[in-house]
Amino acid sequence: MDETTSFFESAPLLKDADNITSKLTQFIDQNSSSLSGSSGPRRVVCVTSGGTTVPLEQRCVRYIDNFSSGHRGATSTEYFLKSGYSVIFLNRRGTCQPYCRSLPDDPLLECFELTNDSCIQVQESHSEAVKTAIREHHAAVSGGLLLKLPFTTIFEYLQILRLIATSMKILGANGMFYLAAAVSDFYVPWDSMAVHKIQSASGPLDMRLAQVPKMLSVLRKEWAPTAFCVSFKLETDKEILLEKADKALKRYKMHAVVANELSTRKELVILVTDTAKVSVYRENHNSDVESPLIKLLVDKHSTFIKNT
Ligand code: PAZ
Repeated sequence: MDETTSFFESAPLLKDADNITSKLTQFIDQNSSSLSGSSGPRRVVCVTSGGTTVPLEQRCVRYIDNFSSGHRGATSTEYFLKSGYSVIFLNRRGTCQPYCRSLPDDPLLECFELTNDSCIQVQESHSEAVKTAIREHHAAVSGGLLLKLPFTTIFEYLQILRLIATSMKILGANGMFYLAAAVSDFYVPWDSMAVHKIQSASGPLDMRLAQVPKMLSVLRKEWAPTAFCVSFKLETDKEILLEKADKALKRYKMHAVVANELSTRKELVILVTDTAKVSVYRENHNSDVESPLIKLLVDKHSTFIKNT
């Protein structure tokens, strides 16, 4: 049994799998039969966002996590929607959501206030931001253009990604994957994981983590062989960033890899393809690097569709 099969066979059953599948089927059916303006069938992108956790116990008290805030995925989702795409937003629960970027950290408590007659109203200072967020989010969801699917663990993430990819197969070249989530490289296989909370009485903890199978290869070869695939490469050492991005491009046969460095990721990304490496900067402090990045990717996707 290869390592991908054994990952899925030993993973805990995905709760809600039937419900997710039926939401996906409905979303893809609706979008594959609708047209996007003058440019032919509607394109659908799966944007992954935020980091996966690695549980250390089956009845999980402790887990390994990572830094990802979900800002890249949420912002990119807004720009894809603006460009006429429909978006499946596979996001880590509790991370940044589309259209919520200009709201304070705790919108419920910071944007609203009680009036004298105990009614709730939006504070004047936040009223424009709240109205815009509600209006645009509602338009995208109720228009059938945005489907949000949450995950927490590496097991949920990969199982849902596989469901999305296989449902998107019928879209052919009109489908895109934009894999911005920070996915764990190591995990504890479910069948070798402690069931109950690990006890500290027996001293220091030695733990061996298995390598998460390289799912980008499986996505390209089996799950979504006709879709346009963009993956991300994050490093903290800029000396190795481009070399690693290039390797990922070739090894996983991606159509593009977005390379970024942890400390400058909101200002600069480098789009690596087999013909060029293009530095993409945000225009100024108030703009998003995702705006020019998504523009470039939409153009590349158009060329890909034309040539397919
Ligand atoms: O989620 P965020 O906005 O804080 O960060 C975005 C990012 C750095 C996670 C993303 O751009 C990225 O590089 N994702 C892939 C990470 C990786 O190499 O596993």
